[in-house]
Amino acid sequence: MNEKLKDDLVRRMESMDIPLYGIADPSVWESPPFEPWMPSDFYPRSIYPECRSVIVIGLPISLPVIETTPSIHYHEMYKTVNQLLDQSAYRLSVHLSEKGHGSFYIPRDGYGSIGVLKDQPFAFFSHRHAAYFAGLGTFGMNNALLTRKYGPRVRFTSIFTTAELPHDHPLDSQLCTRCFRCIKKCPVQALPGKDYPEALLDKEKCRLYNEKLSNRYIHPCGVCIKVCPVGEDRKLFNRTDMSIYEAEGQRKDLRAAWKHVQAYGGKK
Ligand code: B12
Repeated sequence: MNEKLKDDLVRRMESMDIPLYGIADPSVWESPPFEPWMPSDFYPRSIYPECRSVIVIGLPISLPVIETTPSIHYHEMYKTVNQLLDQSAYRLSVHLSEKGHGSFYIPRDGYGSIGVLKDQPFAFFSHRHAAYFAGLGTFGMNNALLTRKYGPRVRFTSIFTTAELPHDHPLDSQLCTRCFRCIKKCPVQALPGKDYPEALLDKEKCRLYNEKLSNRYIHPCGVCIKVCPVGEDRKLFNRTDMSIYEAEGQRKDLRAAWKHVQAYGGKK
């Protein structure tokens, strides 16, 4: 195991302001942690037989921005985070390749348009599962991966490398508190109220709603990750009082701010 290369990589990721990272062993996909599981052609070594480590990086979504969803503000932040994820992962893969370890990154999403997902609702590789194996979090009832620092308000991407790096392991405690807020607040009732992998949302309902928002330039939705109480970001932004998301909540100032932002930049 190349400890020195890992130290070099960690320093590099920290200098690139990447707050979440972990390394998964590509062979663990072969021992499903739950059922149903994905077909084997989705495993890292089916995509890149030479792969010895899967590096997963995560960038946060700022809580006060996703609170305005659906809005041009969250839409723009989503695009910024997506670009940074892909660019950071690309740079890390070039860095490793230059050091003699064949590496490449997987795009943070991997679909051409929201319409494509109607007939083919999967991407060729799942970053949530990679992040789970890399010890970054656990699955919640909202179908997302919850992290300690940012709850589910994190987007991920992965780098496949031939470098033999020390591997991380899944967390042993569950982060989801099963508060059901994501289920109650989903605007299209796409979440059935079950634990993952039964948490599997009605993908088509969610996709259709996001398609509508996309036609108004204010996608994605993201309410299920906005209302999750998990994450140290709640303390940082003074948002531990979850009643702020209820109509009768005390914070009229916040509701006015969200309404203001929502009134601009999108199609009515
Ligand atoms: C397609 C997609 C969507 C679609 C479909 C929803 C979905 N969750 O699948 C739409 C557009 C609706 C969508 C919505 C959202 N998304 Co999305 N999405 C993706 C994408 C591109 C692929 C997901 C995928 O194919 N996973 C692969 C399969 C393996 O996962 P799975 O369906 O859970 O599979 C299980 C079972 O289906 C089973 N299985 C049984 N039989 C079969 C058969 C086959 C063929 C397969 C593959 C699996 C399978 O195996 C699995 C495990 O047991 C990923 C990015 C990526 N490439 O990973 C982002 C991603 C999952 N989305 C993300 C986010 C944040 C969202 C939204 C919150 C929107 C937003 N950005 O604000 C919502 C949340 C919806 C929700 N509650 O799940 C993040 C999640 C981050 C996190 N913290 O977990 C990701 C990882 C993007 C990223 N780069 O960070 N998304």
